[in-house]
Amino acid sequence: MIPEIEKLLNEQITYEAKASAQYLSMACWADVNGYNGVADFFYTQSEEERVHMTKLVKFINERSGIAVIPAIDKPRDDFKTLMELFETFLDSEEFVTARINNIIYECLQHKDYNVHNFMQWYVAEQLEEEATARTLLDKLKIIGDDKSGHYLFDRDINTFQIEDSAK
Ligand code: OFO
Repeated sequence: MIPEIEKLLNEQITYEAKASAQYLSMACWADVNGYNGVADFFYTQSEEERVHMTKLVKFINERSGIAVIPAIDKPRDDFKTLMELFETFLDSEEFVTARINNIIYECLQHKDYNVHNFMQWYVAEQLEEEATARTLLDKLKIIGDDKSGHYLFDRDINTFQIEDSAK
């Protein structure tokens, strides 16, 4: 495996692990604040990020690289509102998208079409997750401080169908 690309993929393992830890922390916050639907949503997101991380780990090791499992800093847990939770969600997804785009760029610079091909799955995944994060944040902006709106948001969050324009 091209060393520069291996380094970037290992960095991506860290970002996926961080996202997994962050979403688990957000699930905990929602759980203890009475938002059980939101908690379920983030428990699931956290598990998905772990899958993304493991997929990278296996890919690197199968391609004669060495996957490095990182230490992760304590994720943010000082949320005050649902809005802050979903702003953090969107920020996190936008950050990960930027890192993935950078890997795609470097793959092309190094003519590493294998990794480029592998990373297309992540490109599609990010499109979907960013769309989800944006849609949910937009709904919260409409709801504002309305408590019954928050109640309905929490009740319905796991039933929203987010259109994926990439499919
Ligand atoms: Fe790993 O899918 Fe978003 O961040």
